[in-house]
Amino acid sequence: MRITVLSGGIGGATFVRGLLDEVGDDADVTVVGNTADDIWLFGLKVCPDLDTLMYTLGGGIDAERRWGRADETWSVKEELAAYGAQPTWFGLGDRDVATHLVRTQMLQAGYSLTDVTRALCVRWDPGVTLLPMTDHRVETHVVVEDGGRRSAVHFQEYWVRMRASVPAHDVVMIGIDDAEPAPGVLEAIAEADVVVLPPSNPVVSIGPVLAVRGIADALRATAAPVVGVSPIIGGGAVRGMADQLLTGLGLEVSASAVATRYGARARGGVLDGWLVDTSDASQLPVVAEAGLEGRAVPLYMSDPATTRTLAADTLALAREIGTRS
Ligand code: FO1
Repeated sequence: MRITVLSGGIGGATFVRGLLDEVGDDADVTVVGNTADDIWLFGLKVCPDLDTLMYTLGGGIDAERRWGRADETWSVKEELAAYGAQPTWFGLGDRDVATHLVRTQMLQAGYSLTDVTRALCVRWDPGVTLLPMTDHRVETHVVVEDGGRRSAVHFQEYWVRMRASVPAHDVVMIGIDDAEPAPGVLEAIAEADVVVLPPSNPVVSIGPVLAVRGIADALRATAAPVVGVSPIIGGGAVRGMADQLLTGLGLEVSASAVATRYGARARGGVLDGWLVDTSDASQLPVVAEAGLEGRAVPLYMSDPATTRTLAADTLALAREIGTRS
């Protein structure tokens, strides 16, 4: 069985970990990772979502932070701060810096981000084919208002320095118009038996992937059922900070609103099915009205067992949809 997952960072990586536990060797999993969070810092190319996926699935992730490396030290960060080098709000760990050095060296030697990601995964062996959504540079910037003045800040500054503490008035993906899908991405969607949109942020994680030319169309055209998992439980984002991104853009912070935003394939959207948490079962009629096959199951990925069950529930819904069409 071939499964293709379009993923952001932490939520998507956690879901894929459970998916691999569930399918074992019975499936080939391809993960198309968001690269619009990427940032150039101190001359290094940092790819947070690709690295979170690679470290989480490869066993190197820091379990408490859920980004960056376990057993990390911060000498480079401290030395940079001692020089007064800006920014100081983004934590580059010493072990993590090696990843960015290898990536930057390969990019400057002319390799593509796809080549770089493949090379880094030789060491980490994540158990999936990890593809960037595009090899082109795309960066999400968030338009915020500060004292009546609007300005655009890099997503990482909004997320890490500002802790998403102010509403986002707009989200702009710099470079998205020139971005082509990375090699293998469209094929991974077209040839999949199941496509999954895991509980990643619909605006800044899955949104950029769907905005790459050809990817949303590939979802609409694939013979595979496309099933999404709500990143919202109750009235809030599971990891807290995404709410400001959604409300700032006029999006209701609810499981059904996110489903409606993705839309049903039968109506020009990208989804067939949508999983909401049991606590949001009352929203299933709205999900059905949007033309989607909805199910209410436990969504909170509190440990490997519940995450594996969520993955199983996702595949079960895909199978039900697949046999129907
Ligand atoms: N998140 C933070 O909240 N603080 C940080 O200092 C930070 C550094 C960092 C470095 C490398 C990396 O791959 C991720 C990092 N993150 C940090 C997480 C990152 O901002 C988010 O994981 C994604 O960009 C959002 O999905």
